[in-house]
Amino acid sequence: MAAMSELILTQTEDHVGVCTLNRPEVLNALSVELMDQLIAALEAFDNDPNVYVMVITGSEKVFAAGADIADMAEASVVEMMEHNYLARWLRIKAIRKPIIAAVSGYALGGGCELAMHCDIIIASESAKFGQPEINIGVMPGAGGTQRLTRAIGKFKAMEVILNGRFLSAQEAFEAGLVTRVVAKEQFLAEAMRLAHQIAQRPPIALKLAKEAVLKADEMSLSEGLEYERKLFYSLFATEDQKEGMRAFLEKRKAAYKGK
Ligand code: DAK
Repeated sequence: MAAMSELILTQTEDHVGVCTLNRPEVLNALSVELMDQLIAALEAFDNDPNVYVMVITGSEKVFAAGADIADMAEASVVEMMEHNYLARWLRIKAIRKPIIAAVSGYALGGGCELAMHCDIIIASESAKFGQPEINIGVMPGAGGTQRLTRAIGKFKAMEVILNGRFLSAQEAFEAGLVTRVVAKEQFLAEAMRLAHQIAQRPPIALKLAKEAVLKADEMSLSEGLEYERKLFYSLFATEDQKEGMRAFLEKRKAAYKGK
């Protein structure tokens, strides 16, 4: 089933919901309208019991070249605060189902930060990641200083953020920002292949596993281990836990229901 809105194209394929950024004339710059459509699409997939995994992608040429500079150029600090951009990003952070970013071409500024809000990043060999806000008089504002530093470490992140240098797909992979690099023609197919594989897993366990991994950035090790254990125990209240373990013992494929 395919539906089309102006700036985000959405499609559902089996249990995978796909959002395609569609503002090619400005390299998918993340305007307020585009962000609102993206968030609406992601939240709709998050609430759709038929969707287990999501993919966010752009085109072969560009994932997203950042927030829309034209929206911000003349803004006052009051306007920036009143727009409450951060609240939009918190809604993306709050999506519970796994999200795969399929990145080709530029993923810059807010585009890189959007990819880093996802849980897995599949990059085409032409992908370029960067936080070039320093070149336009500012700095990252949607988590770049925190998430990039956690992903690739202080000393690599500092160069990217302080000097606005782009990382190639290969560099990003070697630094730990990217899950896998594939040929340009393959990046979306590979992301979809992985999404379909993950969508075979029990949907509630997927959500809780994502939640637990994300806590690793926010909690101490002992708090995180405690949190993980509670989520682990809670899965024994699901039908899918019984089905998964029985299917293993009966040497058959599990039929998960998301219950
Ligand atoms: N915004 C608006 N328009 C953009 C754009 C952007 N980010 N990036 C590209 N465009 C437009 C260009 O102006 C051009 O438009 P026309 O001239 O055709 O009208 C068209 O897209 C094609 O771009 P170029 O002609 O520049 O294409 P090139 O291939 O020569 O260069 C490039 C590609 C990606 C290297 C270049 O376009 C570029 O440097 N773009 C800007 C990259 C950038 O600085 N990105 C960071 C933006 S700041 C926050 C949340 C988020 C953020 C901040 C706060 N809060 C929650 C508080 C995020 C901030 C940012 O991302």
